[in-house]
Amino acid sequence: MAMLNFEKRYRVRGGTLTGGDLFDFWFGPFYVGFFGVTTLIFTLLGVAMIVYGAAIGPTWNVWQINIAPPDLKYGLALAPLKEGGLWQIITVCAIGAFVSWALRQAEIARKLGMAYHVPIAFSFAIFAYISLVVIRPVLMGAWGFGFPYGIISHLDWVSNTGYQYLHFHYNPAHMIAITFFFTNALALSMHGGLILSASNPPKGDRLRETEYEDTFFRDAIGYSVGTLGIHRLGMFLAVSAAFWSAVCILLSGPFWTHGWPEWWNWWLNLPIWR
Ligand code: UQ2
Repeated sequence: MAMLNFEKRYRVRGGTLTGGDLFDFWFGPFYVGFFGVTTLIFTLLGVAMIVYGAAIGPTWNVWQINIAPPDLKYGLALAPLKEGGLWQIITVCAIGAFVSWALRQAEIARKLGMAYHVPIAFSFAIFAYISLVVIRPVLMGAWGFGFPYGIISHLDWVSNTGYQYLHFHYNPAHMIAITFFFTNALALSMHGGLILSASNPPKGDRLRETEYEDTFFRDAIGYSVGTLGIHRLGMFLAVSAAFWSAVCILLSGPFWTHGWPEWWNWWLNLPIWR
């Protein structure tokens, strides 16, 4: 693949977090770096374990392949390979790969003299995943509380876990997370629509400048958050969605074991009603 004409200018030495110059090079268009190597190793190992788990399982149907966490009886111990041990190795590999990816993003940001917004944003997604497969299982005393790795099986886990608390939509942190997900979709559709409408004119027509983008929303709703503001808003909404998702599942089990509808009794129990 040909190198884009501007790439050479940005292929600068340094900015690595570790390893010095050792892995400070590119493979085709990809920056490698120490964390590129670790990402690759964790990913290959993890995928190999998934394929092995599928091979010793009952089906090759991609929808039904399932790699389950250990039985609750194993607590927080290491389990035999075919009884959840594979799940434990895959979890380590996944976290290793995700964290390596974030650190690689940080190295690339340093190289380019950029701030760390991308790896920081990504770290919230990693936090949400780690909440499900490490923090909550540890707080509840067994790896068996993690979710199973499989397309249908993880959906079943979500459904079962939700019904275990009677009605998960009454979880206040879940409500906040959903509100952020929906608002994020609203904001990105507004932003994507606005940018395309202004910067992708029909043949022969001219591009509209950012003043037009501002003016559109000032005409429509009397307010424009601004071209930088929409991206600050976007990062806040996206990161908040991931954060409150993590909070809502960490509350369920470790800190609240009843049905979530019951949690709202605090309102009925306020002394002002007496
Ligand atoms: C905007 C602006 C952009 C945008 C968008 C807006 C010129 C190119 C989408 C409009 C966004 C507003 C008014 C905020 C809406 C608030 C929520 C919570 C959805 O003004 O500046 O830059 O893309």
